Amino acid sequence: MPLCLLNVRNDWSLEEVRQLFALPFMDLLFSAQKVHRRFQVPNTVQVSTLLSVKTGACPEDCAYCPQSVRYDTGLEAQELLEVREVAKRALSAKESGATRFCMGAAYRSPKPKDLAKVIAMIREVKALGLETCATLGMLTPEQASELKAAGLDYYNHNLDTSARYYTDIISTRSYQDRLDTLRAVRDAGMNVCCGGIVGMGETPEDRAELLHTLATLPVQPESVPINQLVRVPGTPLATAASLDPFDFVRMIAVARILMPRAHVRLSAGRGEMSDELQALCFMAGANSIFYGEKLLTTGNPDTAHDLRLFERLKIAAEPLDASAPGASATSSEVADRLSPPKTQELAAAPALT
Ligand code: SAM
Ligand code: DTB
Ligand code: SF4
Repeated sequence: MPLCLLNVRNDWSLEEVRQLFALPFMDLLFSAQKVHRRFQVPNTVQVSTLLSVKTGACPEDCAYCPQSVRYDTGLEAQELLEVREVAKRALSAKESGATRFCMGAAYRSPKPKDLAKVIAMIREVKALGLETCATLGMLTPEQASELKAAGLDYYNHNLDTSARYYTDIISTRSYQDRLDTLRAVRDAGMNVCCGGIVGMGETPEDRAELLHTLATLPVQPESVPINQLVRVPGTPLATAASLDPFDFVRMIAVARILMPRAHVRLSAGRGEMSDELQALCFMAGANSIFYGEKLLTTGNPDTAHDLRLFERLKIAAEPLDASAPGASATSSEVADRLSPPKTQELAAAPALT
C-alpha cells in the first residue's frame, strides 16, 4: 500500500489499518521508521513523569485497574495530595530530566472542590517550567475550559480498546462518554493525549479498530500512549494471557504510520520488557516514555537503567520547546543531562530510506 508521507490523513479506512497490521513484521517496521524520520526528530524521546495525586477508591469498574474500589488489590487509598507535596515531586522530576509532569487521579470525574485543588497544582507545576498533563476522568466542557485557563497543556483520557470490546472491560461508563470528554478537551484548546491498552484479551481486529478510531478523530491526538496491560493480582484481568511482544511492537508501528505527527508513548508495561524489545518499540516509532520508578501505582524501570538504555542507544531526551510559555533554560539543561547527544546533531542523521 502506498504511504502518503507528506500529509497527515484522518480519512484512513478500517481496511487500510487492517492491511498495515497484516504486513510482514520487517516491512511494517521499515514503513513506520520511514514515516518516523519524515515527521519526527530521530533518536529523540520525550520524557514524562507520572504522579498519582489521588489514589484508589475509584467507583468505576475498569477490569484492568488496581484502583477500582470493586477489586481487592491490596492497594492503599490516598486522598488528594497537598499542592506543596505535588510541587515538590514535580521539581524533583524536573531535576531528574523530565519535561512533562502528568498528574493522575482515580476519579470517575472530578468534583468542584477537587478540581480547584488540582488547578492549584497545575499552576505550581507550570511555574516550574514543566509541561503539564492531567488525567482526572470525565470532564464537562466547563471543567475543560477551567483546566485550560489554569495552564494545563495536555489532558490524558484513553479510549483503551475498540468500542466493541470496551463493554467487556468497563460497564460504568460508555465509549461515547469517553469521546464526549475528548471533544470537550479539544474544544477547550488543550492537547489531547489518548491511547489504549494492549494485552487485555482483545483481538487483532479490536486493536485495528482502536487505532482507526484515534486516527480518524477530527483532529488526531498529539500524544498516543500505548500501554501493555500490567496484570495486577485482584483485578479481573490478573490472569490475562501474555501478549506476543511482536504484537505490541506492531501496535506502536501502526500508530506511528497512522498518526505521524503524534508522540507515540511506550507507556505502561516497560518494567516487563527487555531493553531489546524497548529498542524495537523505538524503531517502530515510539518517541515518548514515562520516566521515574513508579507509574501510578505499579512499577516502572528505575531511572539509572533508563539513563543507561538511552546512552546505549544514543537516544537524547527531547528538550522543552524553547518558545513554549514558561519554558526555561534550566529545564533544557536538565533534559540535556539526561542524555549527552544534542538533538540538532541527531536531526541531521542520514535518513534510513
Ligand atoms: N481515572 C481516570 C481515567 O480512567 O481516565 C484517570 C486515571 S486511569 C488509571 C488512566 C489510564 O491508565 C487508564 O485509562 C488506562 O489506560 C491506564 N491503566 C490503568 N491501569 C492499567 C494497567 N493495569 N495496565 C495498563 N494500563 C493501565
Ligand atoms: C496512560 O496511558 N498510562 C498511564 C497514564 N496514561 C496515566 C497510566 C498507567 C497506569 C498503569 C497502572 C498503574 O500504575 O496503576
Ligand atoms: Fe477509576 Fe480510572 Fe482506574 Fe477506571 S482506570 S477504575 S476510572 S482510576
